[in-house]
Amino acid sequence: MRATTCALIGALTLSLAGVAAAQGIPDMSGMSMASAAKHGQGKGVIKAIDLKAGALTIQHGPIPAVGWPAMTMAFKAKPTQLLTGLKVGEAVSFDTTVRGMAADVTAVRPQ
Ligand SMILES: [Cu+2]
Repeated sequence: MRATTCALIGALTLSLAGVAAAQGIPDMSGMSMASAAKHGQGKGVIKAIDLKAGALTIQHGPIPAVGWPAMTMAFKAKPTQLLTGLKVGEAVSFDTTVRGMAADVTAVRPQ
């Protein structure tokens, strides 16, 4: 029981400290990171295309605009017609919209 109370107070103290720290930051836009959409452009190689899911996997380089290092990941194609004519192994540049952990590709250009 005592340990639970201590943990609770600890969590409360941490969250209060977080609020105090946030109040010192003039630009509050960082607080809505989970819901705000970010836009960026990347370059990479198509690793997989899933026409049924309307998704593609791209091994891409760093995308500073959305705070990403290089990685291989899946994107939803918006619209799914973007996938038409693309091939696995193809080098592309692309536009992406990121919301939290979900990422859409909104344009794809063969390199
Ligand atoms: Cu990525």
